[in-house]
Amino acid sequence: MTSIRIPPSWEIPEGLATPESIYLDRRRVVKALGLSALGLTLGPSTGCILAEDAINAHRMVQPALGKRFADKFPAPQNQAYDLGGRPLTPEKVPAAYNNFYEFSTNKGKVWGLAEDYPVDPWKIEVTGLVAKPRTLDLDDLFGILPLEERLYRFRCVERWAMQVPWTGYPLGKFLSLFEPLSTARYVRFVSFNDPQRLPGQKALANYPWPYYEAHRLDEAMNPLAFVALGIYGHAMPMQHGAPWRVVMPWKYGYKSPKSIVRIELTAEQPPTFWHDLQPPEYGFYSNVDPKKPHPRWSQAVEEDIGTLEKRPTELYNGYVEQVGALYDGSEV
Ligand SMILES: Nc1nc2c(c(=O)[nH]1)N[C@H]1C(S)=C(S)[C@@H](COP(=O)(O)O)O[C@H]1N2
Ligand SMILES: [Mo]
Repeated sequence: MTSIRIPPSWEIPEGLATPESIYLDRRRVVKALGLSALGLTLGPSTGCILAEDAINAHRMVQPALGKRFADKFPAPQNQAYDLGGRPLTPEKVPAAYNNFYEFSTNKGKVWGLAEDYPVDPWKIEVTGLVAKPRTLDLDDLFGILPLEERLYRFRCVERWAMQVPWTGYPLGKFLSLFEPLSTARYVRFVSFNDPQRLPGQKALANYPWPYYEAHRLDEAMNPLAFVALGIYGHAMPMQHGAPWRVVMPWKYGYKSPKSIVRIELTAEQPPTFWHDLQPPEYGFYSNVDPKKPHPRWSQAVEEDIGTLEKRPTELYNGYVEQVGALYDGSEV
């Protein structure tokens, strides 16, 4: 990979972005959404008006908490994490391309449906096999550990990939504060449940809501496992899982649950949402692995939603050095 990179027009600072560059951005997004060769879901219609795009580009990246906790951002970047030569994805691309079934199965519509969802007040209950169970409010969640920024790769099972700056703290450091008992072997996360206000929960009424995910405790304690309360140097816009979401960059995206309200330490392996819906397609581990095809498609190649380039998928999404020792290769 060449080390010389000419910054494309979308890398100019937000305040300097011209309507034209925003428009071109949108065309890129639309093109990214048209990944029909990969069998992906379609996104927003292409018939958008220029002025509306400029407004939307601004609205799309609004923190769900508004100015609350704005003083916590931007947080210092942890230089130990780099993107292995891949470019950072421009903010507006992932902001308009989300998997968040509580709102919609249409990736391009999530941000608009999510932008007014209230997240203040918010509470997370930490319970199960811990010595110090506790319920945390927003002040606790933002103040319990120092925030840092990390540049991470992210890979969805559908074969799209991005590189984003998350702000938060290591999941393991957070869990340690509640003193897991020696009998705890797994950690289970439960997302919010609000069928009255979440159009996707209402529409997919036969899905086993709320969304639930889980990890082996040693995976969650790995320094790469992260909690994100912010993205691109500010608090999280709703479509990315405000106010508090998990980020496991070596696993397919659905293992990174959003908008968590409950965390439970358990002895037994907990069931997971996508596994319960389609057992043969979504295993408990779901580590990124080019050699383990999804039953309906190969995982050998991925597509970057920022550059629209295709590249070979890397084992554990390129994080072998950090997480390889957790596995013997038999995990599915
Ligand atoms: N609660 C919840 N969390 C979720 C999902 C979801 O539908 N609901 N989708 C998952 C999937 S499939 C992906 S790829 C990522 C997408 O995160 P992003 O929209 O911030 O890129 O969120 C994951 N977390
Ligand atoms: Mo995903």
